[in-house]
Amino acid sequence: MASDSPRRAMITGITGQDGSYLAELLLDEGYDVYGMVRRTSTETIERVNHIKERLNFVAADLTDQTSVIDAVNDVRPHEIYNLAAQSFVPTSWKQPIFTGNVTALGVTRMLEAVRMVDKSIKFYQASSSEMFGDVRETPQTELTPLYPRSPYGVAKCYGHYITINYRESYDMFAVSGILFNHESPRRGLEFVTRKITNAVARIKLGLQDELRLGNLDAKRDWGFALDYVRAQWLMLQQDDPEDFVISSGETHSVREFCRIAFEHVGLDWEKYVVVDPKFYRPAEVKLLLGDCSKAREKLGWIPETSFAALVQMMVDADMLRHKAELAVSQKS
Ligand code: NAP
Ligand code: F7E
Repeated sequence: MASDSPRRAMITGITGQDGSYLAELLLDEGYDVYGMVRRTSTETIERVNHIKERLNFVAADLTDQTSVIDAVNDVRPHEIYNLAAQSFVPTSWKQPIFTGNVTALGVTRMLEAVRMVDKSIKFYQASSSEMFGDVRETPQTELTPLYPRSPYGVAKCYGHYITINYRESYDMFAVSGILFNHESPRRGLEFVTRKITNAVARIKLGLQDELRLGNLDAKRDWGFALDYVRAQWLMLQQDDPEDFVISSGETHSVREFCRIAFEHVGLDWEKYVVVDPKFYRPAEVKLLLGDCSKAREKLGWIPETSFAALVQMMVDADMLRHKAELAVSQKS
């Protein structure tokens, strides 16, 4: 292949929140983008539907080593972004073995494919602030000891360390991005931010009366997913493979998120939010706050979207979507 041909990037988890934003970014940067998709009985490409003609899809599943090796061998990417995971924390208590298989061992399967096919492929692992769990210090940095509080967090710790281990054992360009919570209008409806903004829109439009939530005191360092995928790309453009914390540097409670979201449509959150112990977790991560100084200095990365702007953007998107759906149902 000619040296001036486009660079090829493979994204596992392209149908997810981050995968969809990263695919857009890589297309804009001139890459040929290959998305790994697993077999499902119905299509799951809603988040990338608008760019699907410009993408290449390759069938594989992180639980199946042969399919992963074949996918990497067929595509021969220059860069791999391993975003695929069972990523919902409560499900990880209900399905701990499955979560370990995908979210932990899936990383090794990807790394093995790189090692066997072409060790010069650059590899990004989607690590998580959930690894800090019961935090040992605040704010959390790349050097903060890990203390995960869920099977998901434990699986991510495995993925983090196996990535470092392959880097050190095989001299591979394998990096781990420790990303704090990042949200968007494309966030899954089960995560607390989207659950809130979706409910705010529905309550405002008279489609729902209340919002049942778990721990309102939990504090998270929330940023905008579009800002965060840029950091993922920047990590693979460096000369040396290094791990980075990516965060907003602010922490806010679930309660505060509710207040801003309801206020944005002129409602008082206290009239609608009901605490339901059903949503409490067996072990909670009470507080996360990241220090992304290293990313600022070495990647030149800064978060560009404020917390309030993020909340309002998500509420606005859910309002638009529900209004459009209502208009369609009223016509028919
Ligand atoms: P997401 O929306 O839940 O997307 C997960 C993706 O993984 C989906 O495309 C899903 O495909 C795919 N997947 C799941 N199991 C698979 C399997 N066995 N084989 C192949 N693909 C599989 O997650 P996200 O929010 O975009 O997060 C991206 C990554 O960053 C995840 O690894 C997550 O754990 C990590 N992370 C996320 C955050 C955050 O705040 N968003 C923070 C830190 C780290 P289907 O569409 O077929 O289900
Ligand atoms: O919960 C509390 C809940 O599910 C945030 C994933 O992307 O980020 C995400 O994990 C907080 C928790 O995200 C409800 O107890 C209260 O303290 O939105 P979440 P998460 O668990 O922080 C990390 C960085 C990842 O890597 C993960 O993949 O909100 N909370 N009431 C609730 N949470 C949910 N889901 N639903 C509630 O009703």
